[in-house]
Amino acid sequence: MFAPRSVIAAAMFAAATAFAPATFADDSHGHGHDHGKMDHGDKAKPVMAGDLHISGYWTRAMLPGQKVGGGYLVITNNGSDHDRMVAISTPHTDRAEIHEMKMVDDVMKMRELEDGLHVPAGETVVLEPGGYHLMFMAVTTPFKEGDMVPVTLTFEKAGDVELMLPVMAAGTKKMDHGGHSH
Ligand SMILES: [Cu+2]
Repeated sequence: MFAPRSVIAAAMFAAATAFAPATFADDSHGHGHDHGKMDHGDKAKPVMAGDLHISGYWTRAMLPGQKVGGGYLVITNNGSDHDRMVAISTPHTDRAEIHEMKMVDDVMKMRELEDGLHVPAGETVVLEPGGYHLMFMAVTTPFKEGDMVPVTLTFEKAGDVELMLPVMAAGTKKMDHGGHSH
């Protein structure tokens, strides 16, 4: 289920068998995952959850030693009822929160939305760098570009929504929809 862990497990298995007899080493081939080239645009397929339409979700690679990461997505509420993201979770940390970043007196301030993130009926809410975001703190294994980070969003009405956030390059400011170079 969780790709990053299986990749790590596969790498450890490969390392462990590196000095084993050739027959064992041969056995380690053939059942691995073929990741090929990551196409993040394809990975982040829109997800429907009740009246909510969720798209453009991604996170960013963390530098070595970095312990915090952000998650970004777009939520559209096509229903006639107000909804609210009340919690998030990920196996990477038990300290995942919903945050807001904004300029206060020329200083960027970040705070947890203790009341959750409101998604009014008929509106679209964007989580992006410099604004609302998912916040992953005390992450022990930094996200690596090309990995997928599982996250569960919990909404008051739409319930739990599971996403696999593709990890984009460190420093990415926006999801690249157009295929322009960096
Ligand atoms: Cu934050």
